Order: sequence, then structure tokens, then C-alpha cells
Amino acid sequence: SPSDPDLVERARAAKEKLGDKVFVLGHHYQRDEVIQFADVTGDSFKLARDAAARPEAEYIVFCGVHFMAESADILTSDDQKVVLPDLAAGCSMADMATAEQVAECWDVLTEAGIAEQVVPVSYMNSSADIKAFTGKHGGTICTSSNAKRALDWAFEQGEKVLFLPDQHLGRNTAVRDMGMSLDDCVVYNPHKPNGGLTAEELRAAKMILWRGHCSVHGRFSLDSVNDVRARIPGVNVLVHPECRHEVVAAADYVGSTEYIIKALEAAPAGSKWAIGTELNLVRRLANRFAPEGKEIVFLDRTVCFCSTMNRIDLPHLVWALESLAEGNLVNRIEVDKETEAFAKLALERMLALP
Ligand code: CIZ
Ligand code: SF4
Repeated sequence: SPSDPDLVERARAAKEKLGDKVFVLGHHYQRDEVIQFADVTGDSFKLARDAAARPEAEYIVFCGVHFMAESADILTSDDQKVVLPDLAAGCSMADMATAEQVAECWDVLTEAGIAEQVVPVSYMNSSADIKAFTGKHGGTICTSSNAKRALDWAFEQGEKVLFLPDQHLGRNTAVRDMGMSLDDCVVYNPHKPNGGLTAEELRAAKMILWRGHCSVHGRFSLDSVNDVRARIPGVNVLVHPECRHEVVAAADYVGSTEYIIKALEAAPAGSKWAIGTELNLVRRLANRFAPEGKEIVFLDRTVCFCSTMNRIDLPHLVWALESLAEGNLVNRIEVDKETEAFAKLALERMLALP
């Protein structure tokens, strides 16, 4: 959708007034009207590192969701202030694992006599509290690009992995990349007593998957894949590993947002692609590569935007930038010191992965 010219001008003017004091990060799933003001674009991990590499920027305006702003706060210096233009921009997946639920799960693992063998591996898409839990219990963070390396490392440290909070990324990595079977995985449901598992089931499992999922990627189905193959002969199906196992198993290629972008850059003219990830990114890529003769469609026309990502729109960005330009620090995301220290430990283990 075309952006309101008055808002575009106001965003431009506020950004110019702030100069090097502000650095605007734009997640790949953000709206075009927001992305046009991003100094860099990327996935959550790349953006957090880009922010840390800009110590002169006093304000980091994070156009993305809450856990990403927390991660940026953890990885940047104390003088840098991270701002989320709309505090209601959360992530339904990250919200599926709370600190209390995860502490309760650890008690269940302890009662089953296996906690000492379990290494937590938490996806980047989790709250700072969950990252801190992970750091405290000897575990690491992973992204969708390095999940296999994180699991390889974790299975050198212990016999079992507790994978949080995305069951699909955990299962897809274990089965597709590590050669495990579906039977090696169990799902821990935080809404059931003992996670809905017996002690025997927990003892037999190699992968204990938290029952979380992405409300966008979780909606692609095997029918989405079959339908697009019938509609577009010769289409290459490329999906994000947050999709369900049957979708990933039926796809031609699987990878993170950065992988998807690189694959499309390298794709030959005339090739056809159906992409299973967030719609803002797919539309942007379709427009970008259409002039090169690459046909790119969204994997399923009934799946829609990530509604919380879309909360960050041009009016919220203008409000945040104008407030900062007037000296009002609004919507700061600040992780407390203790949580930050343990979360950082988990993130540093990821950075040290071979
Ligand atoms: O699904 C998401 O929100 C992704 C891929 C986030 C990220 O950048 O890690
Ligand atoms: Fe969370 Fe999914 Fe939205 Fe990403 S796309 S922010 S994982 S709900």
C-alpha cells in the first residue's frame, strides 16, 4: 500500500534531525512503508548484531517484535536505548513459553530423574527470560540458520535436548538434519500436568519439544504444497523451518529468511517459486525479482500477515522518531541486569558454535 506522503515527510525530517544518534532496524517481515526507513534489514539475529556494531547510535529503533528488541538490548551497550515503536508488537510463539512454565517443566524433568542429562536449546524467538533460563542451565540459543550446529553441540554436552519454544524447528532439525526419527521426539505441553508425558516417555526421548509454534508458519499445510504444485507445474517449493513437519518434508528447499533471499537471488530467470514464509517478505521478493523473470508466489493464499509484526506501521514509526527527536525517550525495551547476564551467556555460546 502506498504510504501517506505527509507521514513519509515527517519520518524523513525526524530521522534527519536525529542523524547518527538513531539507527533504524527493519525485520524482513515488516511492511514496505516501514522498511523504506530502515538503515538495515535482516532477521532478528543479524539485526541485533548490526545494532551492536553501531555504538555511536544512542537510539536503536527496532521495527520488529518484542523479543527482538530485547535481544538487541542484550547485545548492545548500556548507553544504547532500544525503542519498540508499538509495545503491543509481541510474538505469539515467544509468548507460548513463560518463565513460570519453563521452571515447572524443569521440575518435571528433575522428578523424572533426567534433568542432569538435558541441555536446553532455545530458538532466538523467545523472551529474555527464556534465554536466561537457557544460559543458567548450560544451554545455547539458536537461529533457524544454525539450529543443526546448536543441536550437534548440545548432544556433545548431554544426552537429551529440551528445545524451546518452537516444536516445528526442533522437530524439523532433529529429523531432517540430524537423522533422528519422529519417535525420538516427544512434545511437552505446558498446559497439562507433567507436560502430558509419563516419566518413561521422558526417559526414552532424545528431543523434548516445547509445545509452541508460529501462528503464521504453522498455518501452511500439506494441501498448500499439493495445491501450488498442481497450479504451477515445475514450481520450486521453498519454506521456512518453522513450518509443520509434513510441509517441510514435502518442500523442495527449507531455510531461514536469509537462505530464502539468497536462493531467490541465485535462481535462474524463468524459474518459478512458491514461498512459505511471512507475506510482507514474499511480496517484497516477488516485486524485486519479477523484472528478472522469476515468478514468485505465496505458498497459500489463505495465510495472512504476522499481525503483531504488522502493528509497527508508519504512524507508529513517525511517533517514535518524532518523540526521540524532541528528546522524549518512549517505548524503551530494557532487560534487567540479571536476566541480561544469563541470556547473554546463552547467546555467547551460540556465537562460539563451531
Ligand atoms: O518467524 C520469525 O519471526 C523469524 C524468522 C524471525 C527471525 O528473524 O529470527
Ligand atoms: Fe512470532 Fe511467527 Fe510473527 Fe515471527 S512470524 S514474530 S515467530 S508469530
